[in-house]
Amino acid sequence: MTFRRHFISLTLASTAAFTLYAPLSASAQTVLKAADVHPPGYPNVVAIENLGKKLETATKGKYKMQMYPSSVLGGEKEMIEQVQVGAINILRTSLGPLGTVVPEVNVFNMPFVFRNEAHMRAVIDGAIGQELLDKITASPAKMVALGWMDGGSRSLYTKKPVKTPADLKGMKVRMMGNPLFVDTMNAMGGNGIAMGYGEVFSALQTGVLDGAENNPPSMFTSNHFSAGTKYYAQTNHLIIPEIFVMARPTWDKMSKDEQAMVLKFSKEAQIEQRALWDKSVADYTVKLKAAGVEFVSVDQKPFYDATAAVRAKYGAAYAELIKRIEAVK
Ligand code: GTR
Repeated sequence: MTFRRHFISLTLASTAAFTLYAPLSASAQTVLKAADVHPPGYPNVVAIENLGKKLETATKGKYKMQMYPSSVLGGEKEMIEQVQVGAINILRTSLGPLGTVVPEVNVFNMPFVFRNEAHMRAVIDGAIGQELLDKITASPAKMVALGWMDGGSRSLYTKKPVKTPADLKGMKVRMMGNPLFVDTMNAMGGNGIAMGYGEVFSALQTGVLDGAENNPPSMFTSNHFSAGTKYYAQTNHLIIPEIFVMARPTWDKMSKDEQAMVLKFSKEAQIEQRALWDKSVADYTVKLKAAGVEFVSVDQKPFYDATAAVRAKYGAAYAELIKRIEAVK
């Protein structure tokens, strides 16, 4: 063995001893990178940050969370890839783009699969919700599903008013990156265009898009309302729960006790986000109206009927599960 190799192994041995026996120092601290497309202050971001603070206190500073909000680490598609390789440790994402990685979750991504938000909540809070989290964790996607978040209902916002599927004819409407959503918009009468959330604002401004769809907090905080989409047609066509996950390598490095803490704080984050969510939907609805957005109530039935083929196509493999979802009161 050369002197250099001796030196390296001695150095490694002493570093290991230091890490094991020395009191916690800044260098022994693990910084968990958390990421979200939403800005600071958004309910989902706040709930994850609070999870991080609790974990830091409970582990006496062994773990510390650093939040990367506002898509600074990319769109959800890119962030899902990063969490799969452990470059992001905790990701909050819509279930929408996750459906391309874990196809089973597409059942929750189908148009009008939930009767209303209360139905969606009853499903995610119950046995089916836990089963789906477990499916994600057990899938080859290399992530551990920690909990659900609320994404309310997604409705259409367009530059010209829409009341019926016929009004959508010729309109290019941004959908999340998952073929299911492009099929959904095409079935609803428009032209679905898959695009990352961060690109929508300029695409609306330049006329590449005639509209998009989302919940009121996202429509406001993304500024999409100020790019000409003045009409918000309450189709409520997608009620997609959101999720937060931990990278599998990060999880595997934690002790059983630490994992139990993460799960406990995750449950609390889910509850906290829901309360913040309800308040934020109410607040941003007021803000959107004040900014001149017209909330248009529409008959959902023609949109429901128009999307039957999408539910048939994506739901075929999950008929039993869909029956169980429908049976949830
Ligand atoms: C929001 C959701 C995000 C993202 C975004 C989008 O409602 O919270 O996770 O999916 O919509 O449309 O891309």
